[in-house]
Amino acid sequence: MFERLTERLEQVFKRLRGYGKLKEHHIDEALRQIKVVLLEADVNFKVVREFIAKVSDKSLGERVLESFTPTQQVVKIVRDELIELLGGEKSDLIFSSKIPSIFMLVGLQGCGKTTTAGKLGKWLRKTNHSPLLVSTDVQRPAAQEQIRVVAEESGLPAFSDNSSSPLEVCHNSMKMAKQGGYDVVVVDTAGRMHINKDLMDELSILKKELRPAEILFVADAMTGQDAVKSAKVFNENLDVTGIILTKLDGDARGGAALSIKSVTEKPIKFIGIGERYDDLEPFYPERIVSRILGMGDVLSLIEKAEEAIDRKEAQDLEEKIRKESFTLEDFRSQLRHIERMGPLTQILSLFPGVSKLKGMDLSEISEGDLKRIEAIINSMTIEERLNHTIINGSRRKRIARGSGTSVQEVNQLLRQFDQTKKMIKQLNLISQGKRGAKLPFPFFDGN
Ligand SMILES: Nc1nc2c(ncn2[C@@H]2O[C@H](COP(=O)(O)OP(=O)(O)O)[C@@H](O)[C@H]2O)c(=O)[nH]1
Ligand SMILES: [Mg+2]
Repeated sequence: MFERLTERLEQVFKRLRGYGKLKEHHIDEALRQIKVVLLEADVNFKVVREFIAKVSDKSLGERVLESFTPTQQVVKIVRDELIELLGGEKSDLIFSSKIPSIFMLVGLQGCGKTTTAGKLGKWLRKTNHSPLLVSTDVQRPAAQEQIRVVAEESGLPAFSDNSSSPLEVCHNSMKMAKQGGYDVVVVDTAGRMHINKDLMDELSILKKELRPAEILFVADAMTGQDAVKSAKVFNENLDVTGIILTKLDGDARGGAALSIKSVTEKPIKFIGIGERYDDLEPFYPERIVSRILGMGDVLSLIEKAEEAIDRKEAQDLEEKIRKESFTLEDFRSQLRHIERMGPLTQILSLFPGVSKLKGMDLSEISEGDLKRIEAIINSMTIEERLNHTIINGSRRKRIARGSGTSVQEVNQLLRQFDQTKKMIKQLNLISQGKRGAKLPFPFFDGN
C-alpha cells in the first residue's frame, strides 16, 4: 500500500537528516520535494497546497530549528498533518435508534459496492450485529442474482424479489428485517458508468424514503482523482455520511486516500484491501500514516526519547561536545540521567557517521558502579573536574581516600573519561569530514 509514496518521503527525510545543522533553506527544499512527491502520488493540488502551507508554518519557527532534533520535529509535523488530512480520529459507523439501521452503499459502477456489501455485512456480523443484504438494482438482470451469490459466499442472508422499483424492494426487505430480527439492512444500490441525473434522482428518492443511518460513498482508490471528483458530486447531491475506499491493495498511489476527506469533509470509515470478504478494515488515520511514513516504530521511539530529554541541557551538551569542552563535571551529570536514556548517547548517535553506539551502552553500568563513579567525582575539587589532566598521583590517592574507593578505581574512571573525550574528538573530525578519522575501538561502529 502506497509503497512508492513511502519510498519517496523516506528519501526526503534521509536527505534532511544528512545535514549537520538544519537551516531554514533545508526545510524549504524538503517541503518543495514533499510537494512534488504528493503531486506525483496524485493528491489533489489544492489539498497539497494547503498541506505544504501548514507544514511550512509549523516547521519554520525557531522552536523547530533550534530544537534538539529538528529533522525528527519536521517528520513529526508532517506525520501529524498527514493524520489530520486523513481525518484525525477514527470515525465509527452510526446506527439509528430505531431498528433496523439502514446503510446505503452508493458509487459508480465497478467501484466495489456489491463486494463491499458482503464485506461490510461480514464485519457487522463479527461485531455482533445481524445484517441483511439487499440490492436496489432492478434494471440490470444479473444484479439480484449477484447480491444473492455475495450473501451466500459471505454467509449472510439476502433479500430479493421481483419488485420493479428500487423503493419497493427496500420496503419489502424492511419487512423481512423486522420479522427476522435483523438490526441492519445493507442496501447495495445501482451504479452507472458516469454520474448522471437519473442516478442521483433515484438515490435521492431512496434517501428521502429510507432515512438511512449511513450513506457510504464507495470509492475506487485505483482511480485516484476521478474517485475524488465523483465523491464530491455524490456528496453534493446526497450529503453522504462517510466513505469506504476500496482496492487499496492494488497499486493505488495514495492520491485518493489523501485527498478525499479534505475535498468532501466526510470521514473515511473503512478500507477495502482485497477481493475476499474478510478484506475490509476500519480506517485508522494514524496507522495508515505510520504505514505511509514506513517508520511506525521509529516515530514512537523518537517520542519516547524526546520526553526523556531536557532539551536545553541537551543543546548545551551538544555545544560542549562540538567544542570539546566536555568535563568530568558534565560526565557526572550525564551519569545521573542514565535511567532516562541520557542525552549523551543520543547526541552521539546523531553525529553523521555513527550508525550504532557499541560498548557505550551506559544502561549496562550497574547501580553500584554509578554510585562509585559519582563518589569519585564528588571527591574532586572543581579545578580537577574542569581539567582532569591535573590529577596526578597524589591527587588520585586523596580522591580515592575521600570517596572510599581505590586508586585503581580512580585510574579506571579517568581512563574511561579520556577514552570518551577521544571518541568525541574523533566524532568531531568525522562530522567535519576530516579524512583518516577513525572511531576508536571498542566504543562503536563507524560507517
Ligand atoms: N483488489 C480488490 N478488488 C476489489 C476490492 N473491492 C472490490 N474489488 C473488485 O472490484 C470489482 C468490482 O466490484 P463490484 O463489487 O462488482 O463493484 P460494483 O459495480 O460497485 O458493485 C470486482 O472484481 C471486485 O472483486 C478491493 O478492495 N480490492
Ligand atoms: Mg454491483
